[in-house]
Amino acid sequence: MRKRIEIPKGIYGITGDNFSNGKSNLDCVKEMIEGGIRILQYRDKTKSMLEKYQEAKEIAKLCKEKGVIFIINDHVDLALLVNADGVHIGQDDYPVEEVRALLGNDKIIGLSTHSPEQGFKAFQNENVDYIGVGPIFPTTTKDTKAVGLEYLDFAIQNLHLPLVAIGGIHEDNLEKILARKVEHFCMVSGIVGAKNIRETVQNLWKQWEENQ
Ligand code: 3NM
Repeated sequence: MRKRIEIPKGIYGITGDNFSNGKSNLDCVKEMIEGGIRILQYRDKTKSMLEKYQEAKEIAKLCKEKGVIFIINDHVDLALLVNADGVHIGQDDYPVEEVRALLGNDKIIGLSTHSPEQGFKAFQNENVDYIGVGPIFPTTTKDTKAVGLEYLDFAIQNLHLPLVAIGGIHEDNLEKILARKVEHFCMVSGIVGAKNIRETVQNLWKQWEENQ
């Protein structure tokens, strides 16, 4: 039986330079780390694989220096090439077992889930280290319909593996997430789109800690 790898609690950062007002992913990551981010995912849906490789390699180096867990979205090969700590995949990506076979037992696999059925299946699979639960609120960052707080409540009550609340979370609805004492949460546009990313992340930490 494989033991799940734990991920750091609190804010889970994700890149998104189409929301960052011209700031590069690397600069956003630097600011996020200054703000205290301890787990970061490289996510990019538009660049060429070469560009992604170059960017991810630099970010991987920075994360290693700073002791930040580094996850690659979608691309198992890229995760291996830059020696990331793991990969985050979606429901339409390669099966979890195949990804685990490629990565070995010591890398983190995160899986996006959008329904109780998907969540339960992931919970039963020891190869899944954590799941994304969302999108909780409407978002333009990802082309998936919001599932609402009901799925988050179901997950908190029934799925005993690390849950990352995600999707459409912003200052105005954050309270609804934090009030549920989530151990992990994620904001993409809410963080990289902020004027001062470092201060925003520091503030989020404060709010999260107050609710634990
Ligand atoms: N995954 P924002 S929602 C990358 O539900 C991502 O699996 C989701 O971005 C999921 O904080 C999402 O800007 C987008 O809404 C999150």
